[in-house]
Amino acid sequence: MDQIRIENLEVYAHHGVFPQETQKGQIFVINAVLHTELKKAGMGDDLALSTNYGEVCLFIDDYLREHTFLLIEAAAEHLAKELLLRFPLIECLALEIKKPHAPINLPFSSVSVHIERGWKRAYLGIGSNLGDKQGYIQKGIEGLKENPMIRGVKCSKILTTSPYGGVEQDDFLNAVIELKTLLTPYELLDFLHKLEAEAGRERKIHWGPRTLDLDILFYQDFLSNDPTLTVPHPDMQNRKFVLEPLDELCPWQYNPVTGKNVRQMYLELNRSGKIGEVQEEVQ
Ligand code: A4P
Ligand code: MG
Repeated sequence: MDQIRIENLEVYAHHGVFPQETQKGQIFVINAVLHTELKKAGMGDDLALSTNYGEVCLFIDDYLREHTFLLIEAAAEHLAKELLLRFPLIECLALEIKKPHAPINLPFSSVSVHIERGWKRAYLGIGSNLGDKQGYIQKGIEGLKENPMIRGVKCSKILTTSPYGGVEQDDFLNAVIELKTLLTPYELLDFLHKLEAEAGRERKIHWGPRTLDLDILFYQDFLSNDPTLTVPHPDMQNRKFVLEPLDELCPWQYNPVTGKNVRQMYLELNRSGKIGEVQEEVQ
């Protein structure tokens, strides 16, 4: 992706573990690489279509002068997050904070931290088969939209589906949600559990009835085999109520575990005529 680069921006600020650092302050040197599409601004010769690097520099200067952190790790983490929230065209960034005058009684030119952060695309399965199913799904979607660390929330059509997994229970409403997030996979999972709890979700029967179920199907290219968070979702290839709405939003999405993309898994499951039946679209 295209980049805007800021090199060796000097900021006088007060970060450090030692009292003299927070009292007297020192120079910090910032390098930032902002990943963003530049073609439209380039073709249109229009600053409104780009990110103003002057504003970014002033923002970095203000932020680092107005806040005090013990660690440059913390300064970098918070600054990266605030930059990504404040400048919407930046998809991801690399940020380096150097401390050329760190209190080290040895010859050195600088110490620094370097981090890379950005918006990650994730796909969630959402389902309900208890009470006001549509209401719970809508509230879940609103909860996602209200979180500033989540943006670009898009929902597939909502389907009525027969229960899958052998537990006798009411039909489900199911859909898939696409979003971008600054949350890590585990932070996203915690947030989904919070939304489920707000919907009064009780965990009595495994695979049993629920007011709201939110599962992470894909999170960018993240792969995990941890029982607390298995991604991609390990049973998606057997679930038509997952693959049909996924196919609507991202047929090309590749699942490295099955070695197939969503369209391939969906066609294969349709051919097998097996399980996870979809009945109809909810109007
Ligand atoms: N967990 C691991 N990986 C993930 C992930 N990728 N996303 C852990 C979310 N959670 C994940 O989930 C149990 C544990 O799985 C969590 O603590 C989490 O850390 P849960 O939501 O507490 O329980 P559950 O939903 O009963 O279990 P599970 O295995 O998540 O079931 P599923 O996959 O949600 O399936 N039939 C139809 N038609 N439609 C449905 O939506 N859903 C299920 C439940 C059964 N039959 C269905 C439907
Ligand atoms: Mg679940």
